[in-house]
Amino acid sequence: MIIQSEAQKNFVSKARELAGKISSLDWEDVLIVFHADADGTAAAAIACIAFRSMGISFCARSVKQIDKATLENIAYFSKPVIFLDIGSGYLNEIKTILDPSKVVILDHHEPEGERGGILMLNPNEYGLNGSSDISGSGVSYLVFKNLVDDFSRMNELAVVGALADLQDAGPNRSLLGLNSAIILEGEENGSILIEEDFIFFGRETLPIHVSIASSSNFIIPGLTGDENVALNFLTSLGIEVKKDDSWRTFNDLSEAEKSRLLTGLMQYMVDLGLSPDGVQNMFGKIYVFKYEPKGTVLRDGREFSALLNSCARMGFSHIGLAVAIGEKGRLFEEAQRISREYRAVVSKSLSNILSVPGTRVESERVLLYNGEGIVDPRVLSPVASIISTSLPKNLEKILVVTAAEDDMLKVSIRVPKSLAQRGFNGGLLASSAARHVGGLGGGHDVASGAIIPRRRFQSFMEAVEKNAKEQFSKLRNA
Ligand SMILES: [Mn+2]
Repeated sequence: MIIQSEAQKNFVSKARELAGKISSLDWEDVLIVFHADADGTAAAAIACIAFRSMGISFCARSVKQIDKATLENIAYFSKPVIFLDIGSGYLNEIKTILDPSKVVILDHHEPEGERGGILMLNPNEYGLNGSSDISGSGVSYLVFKNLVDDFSRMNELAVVGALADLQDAGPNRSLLGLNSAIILEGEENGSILIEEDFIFFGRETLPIHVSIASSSNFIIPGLTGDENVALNFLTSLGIEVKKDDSWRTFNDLSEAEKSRLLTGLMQYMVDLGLSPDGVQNMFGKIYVFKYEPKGTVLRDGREFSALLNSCARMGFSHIGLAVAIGEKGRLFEEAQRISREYRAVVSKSLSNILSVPGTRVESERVLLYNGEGIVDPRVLSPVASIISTSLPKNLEKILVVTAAEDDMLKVSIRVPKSLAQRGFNGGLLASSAARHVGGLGGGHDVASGAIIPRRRFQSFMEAVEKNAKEQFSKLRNA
């Protein structure tokens, strides 16, 4: 492994040390508790692969958050517990309810509280950045790779988790920090190949117009969600969509066709009065897994991560986990079906919220999209993210998107980076406004959320406006 800094070197050697401790613990039966998202799933798959090869029996379960009820439920099994991609933020709670000497936490979220006797590895404690240098699955990888002979699958999963957590913030959407050291290791082992291309969904598997229409990373108004429009668009650029009788994929495009498509997309955005800058995000580093079968979603790091993400969002983390561990047959089919359903649900919710009259309410500081009854609550967060990336860059407003779930209202909040850099904290906004109406809220500076009683929506929005006003008045100069 090629390591760039002292901090990284230190962290990697701590990971090796922790692996030694885990193998000396003489555990026979472990409970793996993982964050119910794609990074958490990949982190858990890495642990499962290791425990299986070590002959340790295990049981894995996903959790959306850590609270008293969850912990009491976990304590009931009185087994050693390993938390993956979650747990660092709840050290005191965990220590109180579980036996700290039987707890391991591998996570990249900001630690909070006293660790007591808990064994924990967290990059934030070693001068590394948990949001860009390494993901939860990366931490899991650096530990568990020491306990198996063949870690090539684990290496892929570490990349999948980093991409799922949007850590590809480097030039041309590259992964940085320890992530890039992990990738280099995969390249040296011959399992990872880096290419540069369009990063549309289904680059290796779907017809080109279907790829464009079903991309879930960004909206191209008109093209996203409508295969026919996407097909006509390609034809208008003179790009052949079929060869003989079969559909071509992005992989089949020549360099000349790719650059024609790139200019075509930029012109398309300009014609709509939008900035062509967003098109740059559609192009970048592709992480190809050479040991995975050609033509499957498992071969492309971003598609693999989208598959796990769909499973987690739709409430089927266990199916994602099975696929991540290496299950190929019926469960893999099922995961792909869930993924198609997920994209359909996102696309439907998105077109509803953008087209139904009266959903959009704009004030001086807040832009509200009220998705009550028209947005599926399972996909609220991705819908909010997609809307936020499609907003004009200079719009310095707090985005609030809602969806109803029975008599509760789920709220997703996005804060423009420019405001967050000047001190605006969306997590504080969410928690303070939610508390005001007897709900729960929190999160990060740029992305946060809340869950509140549905009938208190108006008071909640008043509290949002009030808190936004206060925070705007305290903004630092750029
Ligand atoms: Mn994570």
